[in-house]
Amino acid sequence: MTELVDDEALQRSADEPIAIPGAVQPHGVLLAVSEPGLDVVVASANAEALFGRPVRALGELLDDDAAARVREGLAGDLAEINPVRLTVAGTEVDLVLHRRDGLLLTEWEPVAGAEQAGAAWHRRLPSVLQRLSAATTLEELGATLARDVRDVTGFDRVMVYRFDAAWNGEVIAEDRREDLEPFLGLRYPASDIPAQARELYTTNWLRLIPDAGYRPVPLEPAVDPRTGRPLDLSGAMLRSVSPVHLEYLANMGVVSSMSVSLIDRGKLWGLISCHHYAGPHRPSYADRTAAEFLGRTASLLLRTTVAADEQEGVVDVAQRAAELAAAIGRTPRALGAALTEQAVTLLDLVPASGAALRLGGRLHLLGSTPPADRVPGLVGALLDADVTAVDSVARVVPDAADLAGTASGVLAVPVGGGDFLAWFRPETLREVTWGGNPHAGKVEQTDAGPRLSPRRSFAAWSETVRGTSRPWREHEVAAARSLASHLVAATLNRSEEDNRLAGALQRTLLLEELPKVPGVALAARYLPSAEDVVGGDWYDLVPLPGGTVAVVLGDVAGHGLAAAAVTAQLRHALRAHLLRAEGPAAALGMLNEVTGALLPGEMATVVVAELDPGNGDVVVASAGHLPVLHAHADGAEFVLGGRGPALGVLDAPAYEQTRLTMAGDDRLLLFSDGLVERLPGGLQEGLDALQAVVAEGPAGAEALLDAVLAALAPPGTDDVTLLAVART
Ligand code: BLA
Repeated sequence: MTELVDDEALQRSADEPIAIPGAVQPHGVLLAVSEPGLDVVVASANAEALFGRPVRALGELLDDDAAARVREGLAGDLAEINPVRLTVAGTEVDLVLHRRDGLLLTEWEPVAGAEQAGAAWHRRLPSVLQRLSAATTLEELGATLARDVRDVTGFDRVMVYRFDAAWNGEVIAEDRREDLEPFLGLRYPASDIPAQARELYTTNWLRLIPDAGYRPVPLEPAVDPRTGRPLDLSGAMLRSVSPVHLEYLANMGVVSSMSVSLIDRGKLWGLISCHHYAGPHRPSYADRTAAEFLGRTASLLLRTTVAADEQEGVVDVAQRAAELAAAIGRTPRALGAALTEQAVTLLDLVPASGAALRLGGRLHLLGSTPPADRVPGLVGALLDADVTAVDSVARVVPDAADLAGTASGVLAVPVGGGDFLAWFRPETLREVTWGGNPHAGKVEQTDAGPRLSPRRSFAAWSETVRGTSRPWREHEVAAARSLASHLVAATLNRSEEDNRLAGALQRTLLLEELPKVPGVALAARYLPSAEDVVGGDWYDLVPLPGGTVAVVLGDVAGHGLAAAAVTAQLRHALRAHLLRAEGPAAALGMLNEVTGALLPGEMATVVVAELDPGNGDVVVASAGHLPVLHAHADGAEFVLGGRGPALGVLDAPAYEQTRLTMAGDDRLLLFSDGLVERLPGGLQEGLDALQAVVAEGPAGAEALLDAVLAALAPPGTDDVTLLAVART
């Protein structure tokens, strides 16, 4: 016996025609007969030994009474007369009948030597069925099934074995002799039960190998003389089994094996697998039939039980999804904490061993995940490939093959701006090992020889599942998507909320009642952006100690709450500097220093016009702002002197200032770029248009602003601020 079946042998065996082995097992006799004469066409070589003579027709074996019972049975449903209890040649036998390929296959199994659970067990059947159908979980159903099948068949070990999508299997329930090591939780590769065997087991519910060490009994003749083909034994209880499988059983130390199919809606779902180690074991036909009956009953219950189990998973996930959504709702300003620091975290949403959240570019990791520097790349690659859920990530992102131990499976959903939610599952192999080492024990029932033990099967199974995690279920993916959309909505809400706050802040800045300064008329217009984002425009009027007044108009880069906050700070700082400084240029120099020190990275422009209402002298200084427009009797011109760099750009620029004089009806116009920037011809066209309107415009400050706004009709994509100053 070789230690491991090599690939070639494996392939040969996979192709092996298990339905036509040309032999039977020795615990009974097979006679294939023609109808209606019941003449023997093919017989197993042990027929003469059981019946004491060669048999050419069934009539030679049956007395009148038996012949009548058989003939009556043949006229109806064969399944209903099986088995026919007879005594032939002094031996009590169970006769089992079925038809195949135009022949009646008769199998004769001596009653002596079979184990009998007895009538007592069969009387308990109603309560057994009651127990089975009362099971609400798969675990319960499996446990009940294993116990009752063991009870009626007397095997040393009875397992419920479940196939996964790739036909690998797992022992999900077990009842065994106490001294045996548990196989519960063990996994086996698909090759342990090849496709052709699974196919056969889908139509044929039960097979029994009372003694795996048996010598096959050949059929004579080897082929059906009428067809020239070997007899199809798919439905025969005595069918000789594949030698590879017998070797497998020997390696496992199993002397006797029986299995009953579990079939869900026409598909092989699993097997009830029974082992006997103490010696050969042959439950009676009636007891086998009872076990098959339990298997069929459990098969019918599978659908609802599995569905209930899955439903439970679905409900759990839904429940946690609701809790997380509520956490998001409670703390919209701390979404990261809401999902990672509460009693229920992101990691609890779906069964996973790790989770990641990137929000506002910040990465949070929970549980067992790939290293932080690998997570964004991995998730990004999946999202780029439009993959939400994958159970073998290396197939999509080959670079991630080394992450199998934490992230063979990834479920990832984007939440906007490059942010994401992600869950990780390790390869199944790793998961099993974590759950306790399943292959720690060895099968010790036989003493010598290498074995294809569970340990070795586990190794084979490991190869097939390497780099693969438990698959993500549909409702899990849906829950992840739904949580992501909650998060996106909360983020949007938050920016709307920010915007409202910013608006309020800006309104207080702009609408705060400006001081009345004798001799100065000030008109102001502020048009917020039509796009409902708060801009960074601000203006101010600051009476200064010498009787002059500073008119200020500024614009902070950016929008929203942050820009509004910067605006407020600059406005107050500039007030202070104007009061202390020698003229507007010096004040701007100080303001620039403050900007660099307190608001690094911020950029702002501002223009100051300091007017002496008494004589009309004006000093203008600008930090990167658009020029002031001076309207006088001969037209309007931009004040081009006194301009320096925007605030926050250079370290210590020298700001300059320029002087002009406002004659009696002159006006000064200060404005933000929103007024002129968006005309089709760009800034220059805007400035030209403005100059033209103001040159021709009405005398009064208020009327002038109305005329300007009407003529330029700024598009409203940015906020617009306009100030007109006149002397009174
Ligand atoms: C059949 N293999 C089977 C059967 C089982 C298993 C239950 C049905 C026959 C029976 O009832 O004994 C496997 N038995 C298991 C497993 C457990 C168990 C996994 O108790 C776990 C606890 N088998 C191999 C290899 C091959 C192979 C490598 O391990 C070859 C490709 C073949 N298994 C194989 C074949 C059959 C089989 C050919 C069909 C046997 C038959 O019905 O003729």
